[in-house]
Amino acid sequence: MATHPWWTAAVVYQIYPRSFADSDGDGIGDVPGVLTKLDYLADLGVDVIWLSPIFTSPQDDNGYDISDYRAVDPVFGKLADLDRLIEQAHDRGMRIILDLVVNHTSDEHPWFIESRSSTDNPKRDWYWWRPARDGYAAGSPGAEPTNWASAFSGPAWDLDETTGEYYLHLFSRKQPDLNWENPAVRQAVYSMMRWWLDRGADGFRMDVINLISKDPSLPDGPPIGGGPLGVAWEAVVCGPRIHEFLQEMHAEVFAGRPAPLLNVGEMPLATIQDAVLFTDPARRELDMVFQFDHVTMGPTKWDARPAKIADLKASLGRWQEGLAKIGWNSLYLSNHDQPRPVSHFGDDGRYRVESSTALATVLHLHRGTPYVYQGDELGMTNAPFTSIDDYRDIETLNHYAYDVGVRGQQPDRVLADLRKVSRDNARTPMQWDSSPHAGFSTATPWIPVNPNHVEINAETAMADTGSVWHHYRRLIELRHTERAVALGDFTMLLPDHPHIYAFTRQLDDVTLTVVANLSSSTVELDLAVGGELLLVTGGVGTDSTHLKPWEARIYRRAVG
Ligand code: TEU
Repeated sequence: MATHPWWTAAVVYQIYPRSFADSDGDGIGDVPGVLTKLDYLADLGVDVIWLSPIFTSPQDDNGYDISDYRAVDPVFGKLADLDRLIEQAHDRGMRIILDLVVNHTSDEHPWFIESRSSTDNPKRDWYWWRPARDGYAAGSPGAEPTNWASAFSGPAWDLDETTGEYYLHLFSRKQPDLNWENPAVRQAVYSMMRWWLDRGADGFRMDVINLISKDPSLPDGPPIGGGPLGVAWEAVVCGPRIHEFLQEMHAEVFAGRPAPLLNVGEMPLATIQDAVLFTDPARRELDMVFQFDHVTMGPTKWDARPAKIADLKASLGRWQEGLAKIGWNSLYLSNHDQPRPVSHFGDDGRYRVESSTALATVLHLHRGTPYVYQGDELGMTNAPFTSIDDYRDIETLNHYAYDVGVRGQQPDRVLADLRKVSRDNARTPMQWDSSPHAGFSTATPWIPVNPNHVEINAETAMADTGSVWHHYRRLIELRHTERAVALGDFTMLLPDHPHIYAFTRQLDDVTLTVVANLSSSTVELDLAVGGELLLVTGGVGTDSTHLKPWEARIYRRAVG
């Protein structure tokens, strides 16, 4: 029997430490806080913990702006705390992957401080520096070397007064992009990665890793809305050397490592064809990628259309087919950048529990490695914020300032958009119990707690066998016990049905059939189903002709 990598049967749990558990009463989650919840995660059954960045950082982008890759930021604890977390996770049979943010550093990283100090500094070429565009005086409108827009509003270039040149930042101005064309940059990153693996880390989630190779000619992009700024993505997504860089990284960092690792690359705008190349084991690049097709909400995230199940089904179905023979899918509906799944794809009102469990059933029964984002196992919902003062995320705050301050949009209209798509929807404190700060902290948290924590919290959920939490636990257990969940071939059924998401997973003589009504109305089920009913949500699973609102069923049939 062919051996398959361990992570084909694994489930990953993402922790956003700032919002997970606060141990020292400063209102901010930390690594010792995570340590107190390892048994909670072991009870849930997860195999891997992905820890969002805990490294030294000015926190401009909540830690995705790193100023020391080999130190833990004091707000999150000490290096010894992380060592202990890795050790105690391993003691429970769990693995820890760290968040590798190497497309850019913080502008407070010593590398950038040196690089910006003079045009002839040895580290000048560690970042992207360019003079003003020909014919323009530095600092004048349009003088930026390209017309690229930053992902966090405004131009992607900032003028540095010291040397009169511009530096590139695809994200905030405090996140200058590293120049991966420079082999010294690559070697410094590889050395840091080896250092973390030597300390016991089990791999990495690689932040926007498909942006590290850029078109070196730095061409302008298509203008956005007729304005002065243009789209950078065509020049920076999956650039000409991306596969070379990832194969070099694999050879220099991962090859020959005794312990099995997990490496997942976050890849905005990556296509199925890209993902086949990135995750083909023979190419020794990555194990899987986070693609964005199914969570892309419209032309821009701010023109969010209501999520349609038909779109979700079509997108996930394309990726199942595209990676069926070579490569591997990650499976996710949310993370620290996305709205809560039950609010975005489900019904976070009357059918909150039913829709949370139905969506989880569909996702976890796909072929790929599922990722659970903290709080989704409780059916946590988007934040009901009504003031911009409740928001913390730089992307959100910059967007609000631009839409209201520059475009003149009505604040209430922009706030309505934020309640749908802001990244802070996923960053409200983890809801552990019904106490004033949800058991997250003894102090007022850095971001307001969702008031519905009184009803939606881990303590209540774990005591209720019909809760979202117990359903996630059963789904994770099923992946560990039923080989067809991890390895079965995927076949979509009823592809055109607007509400029913149905498919089979076939491995040897076992066929699993999943049928789910992803709507808040009862629908007719025009599909012959049968066999052992393994799991059911939102209904009793006995009506052979109809599915109740958000009723999902998993059937198992073994021939022979
Ligand atoms: O996100 C990359 C990315 O594509 C995001 O800009 C995402 O598309 C957007 O936030 C959706 O609204 C990664 C990290 O996950 C994110 O938290 C960081 O802000 C970003 O990179 C820069 O490091």
